[in-house]
Formats: sequence, structure tokens, C-alpha cells
Amino acid sequence: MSEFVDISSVLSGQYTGKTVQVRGWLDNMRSSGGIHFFMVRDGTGLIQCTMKKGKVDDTKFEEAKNLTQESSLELTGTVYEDKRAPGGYEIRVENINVVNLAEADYPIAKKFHGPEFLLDHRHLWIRSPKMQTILRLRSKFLEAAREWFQNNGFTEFHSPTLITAACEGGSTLFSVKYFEQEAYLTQSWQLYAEAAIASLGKIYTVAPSFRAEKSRTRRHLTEYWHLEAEAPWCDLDCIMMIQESLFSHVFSRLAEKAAKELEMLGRPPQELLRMSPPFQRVRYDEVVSILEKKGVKFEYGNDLGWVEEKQLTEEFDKPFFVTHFPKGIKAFYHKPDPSNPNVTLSADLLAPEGYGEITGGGQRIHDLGELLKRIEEENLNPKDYEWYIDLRRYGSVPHSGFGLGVERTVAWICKLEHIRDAIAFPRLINRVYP
Ligand code: NSS
Repeated sequence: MSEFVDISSVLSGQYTGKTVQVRGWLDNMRSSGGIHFFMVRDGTGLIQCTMKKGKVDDTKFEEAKNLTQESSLELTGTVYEDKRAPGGYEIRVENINVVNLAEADYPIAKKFHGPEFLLDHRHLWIRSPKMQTILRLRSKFLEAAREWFQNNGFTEFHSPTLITAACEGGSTLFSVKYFEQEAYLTQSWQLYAEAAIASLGKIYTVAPSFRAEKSRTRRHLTEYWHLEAEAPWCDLDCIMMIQESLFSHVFSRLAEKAAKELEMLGRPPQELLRMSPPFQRVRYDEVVSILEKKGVKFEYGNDLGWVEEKQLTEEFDKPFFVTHFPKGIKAFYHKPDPSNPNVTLSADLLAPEGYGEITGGGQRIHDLGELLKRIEEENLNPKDYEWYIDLRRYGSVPHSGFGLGVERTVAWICKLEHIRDAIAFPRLINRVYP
């Protein structure tokens, strides 16, 4: 056991009056009237530490004058409750050990920097209070989601990243030289998940997906984290209800466990709770009429883009499902609606406030003949999908699934302007560094 304690536990008051050791990074420092004031952060919290001349060794007091922002330190001192200190507690330092004296020219000075500069210095910018808050909220979001899956009988399953056939159409595949063969980076776990449900039943994953998106938008990454689920014996309605139950759990957990982070990001927890399910279901053809009424130029049969989704979300104050997309704009595996085979049993979940699509999914084709027909209609090579087709030969059952874009969802929850801030090291059309 380490003799060091977390700053968060000091801020909780449990060490008041006691001597503790903390370690972390110097967020900033000032000196006045024979006292140095250090703000020290350790990833769990930020605390004021004061060092008074005469209370520490004189040379240490003098040396501390030269401490630089981001220096890493070990401090020993006594905890006092002090209303003047940010957070209400301070550590009065008795001893200091400088582990690494940071170079004086910390690139991220406390002044305005443009977005490209901050992206170039992302390795340092992730230390900023805003990035810390978002990354912590992202972690709590995934923790809550995993908890829901575990509580509801889903098994975590892992599918390969290197694959040979497109799931979501070939246009956004990244190709990789795989020895003498061409392979691709996966766009979704889905085809493999459909195989695994006959082994494990209900399953989920959280894994990176890759899309060679040529579009430079506020909601596209080329590498993003995909939370996906697949369930046998489940139809379109069932997969929408699964998502409602998942969001309901996540919202209440975040309101309970991440209230501070949500407040800091300008999203009061009550606002999340107010957006809890049920989520309205709106058919694609109704969407076309809504857009028409709003005077948005949109033709039946086109996919919803950023512009249309933004307009549409103005009509709703909670997430809502858009269902029954036409066959032509959905991947080959979507099950055509038996009552109107021109549309599919599909559902995308759109977030309000201009954010738009955060999940996509629906019911899959489970009939062999129907799948072969769709593969042919889409001009795909059945050879590329042989093993996937096989699943319809041996114990095929009705089944459904969905994929949730983690960054899109976090960006919406955190009210971010751009998806890049929902991930530590974003991969964008023009950026794979740092
Ligand atoms: O293409 S999707 O709509 N659907 C699938 O990939 C299905 N195979 C998932 C499934 O049923 N298992 O992508 C799902 C979600 C989508 O709603 C977005 O939230 C997110 O994945 N997504 C992205 N996020 C960030 N950047 C990009 N480029 C991106 N593309 C999709």
C-alpha cells in the first residue's frame, strides 16, 4: 500500500487535522507575504497547498520559488479546513520533494490558443480542466452502460479488427496490407456478432471502429469507439426497448455519479433525467413530411444528412427514433419490412439540440433466400460473405442489434461543439498525430 493519499479523499474531509502525503502536478503557483500557494492536481482532485517561510527548511522554501507549472511533486503536510481555499481544504506543507522540475516554457500558457494548436499539443491539453471533466464523464458513461449490460444478461464478446468484407458498404473502408492479401479495418462488429449470438445469446462490446470518412464535419471521426449489442429472438421493437432501458439507466447513473462533471459542462443532471425514455418513434416517411413542412428541400429515398437531422431535432426535446428507412439507403443486412418490402426494419436514435444520429441498428435478415437476394441487389460478391450466409443455414433465428457512437453520445451529453473533444486523441481526416 502506498503511503500517499488521493487528493479527492483529502477534499472529502476524512484527513482533517492529520498529516498526509500527496503527489501530483503543479497546476499553478503564486507567492505572497512569505507564503507560497500551490494548486496541486493528481487526477482525483485539485487542492491548495500552502508553504510558509519558517515552517519548512529554508533552502526548500527558496527552491520552491523556482517551481514551474506542471512540475511533479510529492508533498507532506497537515490538512486544514479553510473556507478561503478552493474546495474548502488546504494542506499546510511541511516537506516537499520535486520529482521532475518541468521546463519553464510549458507550451499551453494560460492564454487563448486556437483549436489546431491545441490539437497539436493534445498530449498536454488533455490535462486541462475541461478535457479532464469530459474524459472522466466518458469513463462514467461507459461504466454505467457496461453495468446495464451485465445486469441484463448480456455477455461481453470481442470480434476481430482486421476483416475481409464490408459491413456498412465499401466506401469508408480503410485497407491494410495483410501479408500478401488485402484486409480492412472493421467498421462494426456486427457480422461477427451475428455469428456469436448462436454461441452466447445476448452480447455486447465496446471497441474501436474505423471509417475512412472523407467528410470534414463536427460529428465524424475516422476512428471511433463503438458500443454495440446483438440479441437473438429480438425484433425491431425489442431492440428499441433495449436502447431505451440502457439510456434510462445511463442517465440516472450519470445524474447520480457524475453530477459535478455534468454541472461543469453546462448540462444540469435534471436535464438528462428529463430526457429519459420513452423515446418517440417516427417513421422515415413522417420525417419527410416534417421536413417538407419546415421548408427543407429533401427527396424521399435520400439519407438524412447533417442539415436535415439538425432541422429535425428542433422538433423534439428528447432523443427519438427514426424508423423504417428505405432499402436503398441501408446496408444489405437490414430486414425488409414484410408489410412493405421497400422499407427496412431499421431504427436510428437521434439526439435533440441539433446533435442528430447517435445510434443505428435494427432487425437483421434471418432468411437465407432473402439474404442472398439482398446481396445480389446490392451487387456484393456472395463469396466475400460465405461464412455470414452460412449462419442462415444452421439454426437461424430472428435477431436484432444496434451500434452506439460513444463520442457522438458523449459530445451530446457534454454539449460539445465538436466530436473531437469527446476523445483524448482524435483521428480526423487531416490528423493522426499526436
Ligand atoms: O453505421 S452505423 O449507423 N451502424 C452500424 O455500424 C451497425 N453495423 C451497428 C450495429 O447494428 N451493430 O453506425 C453506428 C453508429 C452511428 O449511429 C454513429 O453514432 C456512430 O456509429 N458512427 C460514427 N461516430 C463517429 N464517427 C464516425 N465516422 C461514425 N460513423 C458512425
